[in-house]
Amino acid sequence: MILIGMFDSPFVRRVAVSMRLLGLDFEHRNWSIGQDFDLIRQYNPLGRVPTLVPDDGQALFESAAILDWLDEQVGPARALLPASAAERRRALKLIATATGAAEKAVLQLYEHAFRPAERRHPPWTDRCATQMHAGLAELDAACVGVDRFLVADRLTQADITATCVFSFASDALSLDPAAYPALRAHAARQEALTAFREIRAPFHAPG
Ligand SMILES: N[C@@H](CCC(=O)N[C@@H](CS)C(=O)NCC(=O)O)C(=O)O
Repeated sequence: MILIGMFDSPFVRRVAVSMRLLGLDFEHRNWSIGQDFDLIRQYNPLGRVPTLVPDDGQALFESAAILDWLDEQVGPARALLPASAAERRRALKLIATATGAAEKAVLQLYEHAFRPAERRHPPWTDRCATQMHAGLAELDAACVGVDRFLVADRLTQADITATCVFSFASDALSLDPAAYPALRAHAARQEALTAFREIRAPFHAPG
């Protein structure tokens, strides 16, 4: 299998960390959405990452769709998204909060990467920042009192995605180090795990 995209993307990283945790090997194509746009488009018409190319060549994109397929490959007992109704619903809500915050972080970065300074519109980036911070605050509240995992008594996709998103936002947008203490502590526990330590890259501004 081939995984396309750089590990400084929270969407790519959550897929790569999940694959590592599930013991699924992949070849990594460290392609940039800016410089390698045409290469990526050979596998994904949208030119976006992550893109996963399984051995049958049928490329998958959208990290949620990729993660769903990976869970299906390993079966319900090892799947990273809980199967049971209450746990699944809570995990999905936390994941949506985290990926929503990541999207709003990415939009702020793209305003600088892809738009000339004279065409930028601060009210738009301010709105994105407000939305990103609201998502991070919600995750922080969910982490208060959590001494190991967010959902169930094992590592789930909620922990993986919250960690990848928080670390990305911290690196790329220089968050206040005192902000979101419970989320920060929760992410630090995951970042100490081998899969997270091995799959991490410093942020590079796209373009
Ligand atoms: N909803 C998508 C978001 C992925 C995403 O935003 N990827 C960014 C890199 S972090 C990308 O491909 N950007 C290039 C573009 O959107 O043109 C997912 O979950 O896979």
